[in-house]
Amino acid sequence: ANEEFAWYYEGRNGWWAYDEKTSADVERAFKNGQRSCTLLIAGFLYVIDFEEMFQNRKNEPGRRRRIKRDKRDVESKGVAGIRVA
Ligand code: V3L
Repeated sequence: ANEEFAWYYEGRNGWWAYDEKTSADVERAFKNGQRSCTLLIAGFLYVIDFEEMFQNRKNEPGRRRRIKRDKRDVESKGVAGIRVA
């Protein structure tokens, strides 16, 4: 759980980190060489597309958000919607 890299999704004027478990699941799929993965996040299925680097809710209207893989210590708005002070 103490990897060098974490995963982030786009918010307004900044990036949110995925929650720890989701970030680990995304990292595992990425390292597996998958083109995409589908994960349950906050009660909804999301498709995470590694080719175009975005996420969006599966089978539902919603925002197409850019994602990135970056160092753990980069600036972010917080984790999964919880702001950092
Ligand atoms: N992890 C947690 N919540 C998510 C995720 C995710 N990977 N993806 C979407 N949501 P959509 P600002 C975000 C939430 O894309 O002020 C932030 O976490 C999403 O939450 O249409 O714009 C903040 O909580 C949104 O509430 O599926 O930067 C909030 O937006 C909801 O799912 C505001 O952030 C629908 O997003």
